[in-house]
Amino acid sequence: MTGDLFDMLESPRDEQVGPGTCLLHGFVRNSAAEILAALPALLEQAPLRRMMTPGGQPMSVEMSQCGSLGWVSDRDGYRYTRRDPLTGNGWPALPPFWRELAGQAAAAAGYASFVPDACLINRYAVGSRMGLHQDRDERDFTAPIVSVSLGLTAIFQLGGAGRSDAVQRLRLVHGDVLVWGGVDRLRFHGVQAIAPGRHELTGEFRYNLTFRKAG
Ligand code: MD6
Ligand code: FE
Repeated sequence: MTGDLFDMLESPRDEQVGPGTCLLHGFVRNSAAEILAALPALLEQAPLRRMMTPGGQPMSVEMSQCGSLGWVSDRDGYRYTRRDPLTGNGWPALPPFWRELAGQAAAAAGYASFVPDACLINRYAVGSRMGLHQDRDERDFTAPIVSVSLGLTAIFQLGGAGRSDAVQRLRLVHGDVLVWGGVDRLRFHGVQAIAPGRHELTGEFRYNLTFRKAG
């Protein structure tokens, strides 16, 4: 599991990157294979797809969801739904083991009793990116967001409260967990185009899981 002596020697310490934001280096590195092993069954029920932005452009990243609520984007805007618009079925259940890890990461970052009801699954191919945005479709901004990075490395842009504020760049590698909330909860952020590479567990992809309390 996490936080053993080997981990401590291998990885830098937890890094407070903002007043409400903590980068837990390698927090799920030793659980990564197990996390990834749960993916195929989830993606069979709710396939990855490129959603449309409200402006009508396909997003660069392929997405799916699990949990009682799933985030969708289409011509009508952004929102959480109980059903997958692609299949008409409810979203697959959040694996209990994923939920526990998310709660442990939140606690390690100082957010006690985090119980997510939604998990966005993002898959980035080489060259995929995510533009600067705020996460503001959740009902309750007092809960943090727990973001797990797997596979290829990303350069994460952490901006400020305004879209044109300066951005800080964070390198997110396989097994890193970024937890943010509190006064940082509405900061703009994005992901730069993924650089070419290959990871032994994910091939030419990066996966990002973001756990939220949406409802
Ligand atoms: C990503 N993450 O890392 C995209 N949002 O692929 C996000 O958009 C994000 O990592 C809110 C909180 C943490 C995140
Ligand atoms: Fe986001």
